[in-house]
Amino acid sequence: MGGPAAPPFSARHRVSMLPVAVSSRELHMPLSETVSIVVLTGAGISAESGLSTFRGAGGLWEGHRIEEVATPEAFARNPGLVHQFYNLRRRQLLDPAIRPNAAHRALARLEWRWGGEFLLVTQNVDDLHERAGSRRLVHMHGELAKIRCTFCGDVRAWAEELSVATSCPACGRSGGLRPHIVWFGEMPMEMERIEEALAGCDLFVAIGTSAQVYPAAGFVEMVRGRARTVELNLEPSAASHLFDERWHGPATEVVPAFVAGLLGEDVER
Ligand code: BJW
Repeated sequence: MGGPAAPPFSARHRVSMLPVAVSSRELHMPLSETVSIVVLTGAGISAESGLSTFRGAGGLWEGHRIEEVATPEAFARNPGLVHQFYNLRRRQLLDPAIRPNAAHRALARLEWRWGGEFLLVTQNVDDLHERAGSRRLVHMHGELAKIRCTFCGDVRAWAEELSVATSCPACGRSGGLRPHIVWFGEMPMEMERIEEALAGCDLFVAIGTSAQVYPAAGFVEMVRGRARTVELNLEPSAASHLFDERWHGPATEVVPAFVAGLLGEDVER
């Protein structure tokens, strides 16, 4: 969707229509009292756009587990292999067939139409949320379409192949460029902003994530008890039992339905 201006009404007053899958008995608080939303997304939201998830069927890359290619140690040991992995995924992301789906669009619509605080925290390194129109978002695991120079710290958009021989456009040195990605053992990005949003949220929604990677997997426990927590996933995740509500099904179906329920709208597909 484009970027419609925020509507003149506060969505706080438009949320009385509950999604059919949820009964008010299950809610921690009336929806009308929800003022601050944090949404966490994972690979599952982009699966129906044609991007592979990390775990489960089809989650392997040429026999490598993600833990074998997404660590600083793997990059130090075999930078060529790691560059190959990210070059392939960057190329795939640039394929015109890879487009945002109805779930990405529904979250963008929620951000634009919601009257209160909103933060979309994505673990995904693709840019499908931005392409759908989301603006208040954090890429906690970095961005595939950016590179970083470990010598001078320059971060820039990058659509080409990357290799150990590529020299940094800012400092001119070669051998220091890497994908702008958070690997295992590294600190996720913008944690302060995320923790602040979690501390103040009263609705937390996790979408398309297996809840196997921390700190994101622990967010639900940070807000549990004071925020309404909802899981939208193809199947129960490892953290399913921690959520107040669980909607299981493809993201392109459950996310638009959930968002439409919040906003009191018809479902967009
Ligand atoms: C659908 C669907 C459809 C499918 N519709 N749904 C204990 C406590 C704390 C930390 C640790 C700990 N033990 C170990 C750690 C450290 C480690 C970690 O968590 N390791 C685990 C393996 C245990 N974490 C880290 O190192 C992180 N840094 C860190 O912890 O720093 C210290 C710190 C501590 C405390 C606070 C702050 C900091 C860094 C993690 C970096 C992760 N990086 C990766 C790869 C890089 C990105 C890339 O190359 O793309 O990020 S790993 C990979 O997993 C990727 C993802 O973002 C991440 C999460 O995966 P996700 O999104 O959940 O995907 P899947 O495939 O697992 O699941 C998909 C889901 O979708 C499934 O449930 C499907 O059912 C569903 N699905 N189709 C709806 N159509």
